[in-house]
Amino acid sequence: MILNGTAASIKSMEIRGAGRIARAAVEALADYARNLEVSDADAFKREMQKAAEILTETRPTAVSLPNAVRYVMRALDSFESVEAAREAVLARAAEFIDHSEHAVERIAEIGARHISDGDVLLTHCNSEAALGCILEAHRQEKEIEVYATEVRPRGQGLITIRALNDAGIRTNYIIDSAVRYFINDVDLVIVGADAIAVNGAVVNKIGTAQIAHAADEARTNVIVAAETYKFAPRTILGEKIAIEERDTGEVLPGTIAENLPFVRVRNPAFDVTPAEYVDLIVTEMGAFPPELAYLVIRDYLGWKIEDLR
Ligand code: RI2
Repeated sequence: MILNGTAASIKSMEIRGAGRIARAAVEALADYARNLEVSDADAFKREMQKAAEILTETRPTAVSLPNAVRYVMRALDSFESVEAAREAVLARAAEFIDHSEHAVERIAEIGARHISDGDVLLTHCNSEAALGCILEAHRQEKEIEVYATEVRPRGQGLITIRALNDAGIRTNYIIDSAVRYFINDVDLVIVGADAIAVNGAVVNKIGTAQIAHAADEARTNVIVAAETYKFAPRTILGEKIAIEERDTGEVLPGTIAENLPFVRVRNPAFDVTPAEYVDLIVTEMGAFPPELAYLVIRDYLGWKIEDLR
């Protein structure tokens, strides 16, 4: 069974990126359901709930994870036998993965429309949704150039520049703190998201808020590429999106930190960019301003206020 292995890989970020985490969790749930041997349907549901919890507890911020798990687990709302429950879980898991893969393709198509020939782009971290838009614009033979950040402390920028290089896109690799220095050379910032609140605030890799602030000052547009399952339904009730603080050893080795008793190392993995710094959110259902986030939560995720009580 791959459940514990997948949970550990998501935690250690061997599997990372909000969309990939969601698909990996759903695959692990499906595998668990396929192999689960229990005597009755109630036990099946109980065991599945435990598995779902193990997966959702791995990383707290990317809301794609609980949204995806919830989508699959809704199969267990009503069922008559273990076999029927198993079938329903497997069907929903396959549906989610298919939807997710198509969503990323559709976002690339829609996002590429907002990239013009001759544009200089800036991206932060490694987002398959954001990168998809850039690669699609290049495939359409738009002449583009990209600035990609390093992304301390985990260095996801390296994954991004490899993909850009493989596609033959002219790329500048810069340290995170050089964004303000180069922002006047940039026409468009395009990033992904781990979660989007009902008020249109975007939670993404640490540093995104600073970039959006610099872009706002330079009158440079900011686009966020995100599947609809990255919208956080519970923010309707004012629930905050938890920001993950990762191991401090990612920032400063313990051997150095232990000799600095007055220094506390902090390592938040994400920050919040207010909606006012975001011009457009590109989803698989279309592109719209962040102020319309509630429509996605209501119309596409199907959450109404009464569901949240
Ligand atoms: P896609 C990543 O988080 C980055 O913050 C990225 O912008 C976001 O997920 C969305 O990525 P991490 O797992 O789903 O690197 O678009 O912490 O790939």
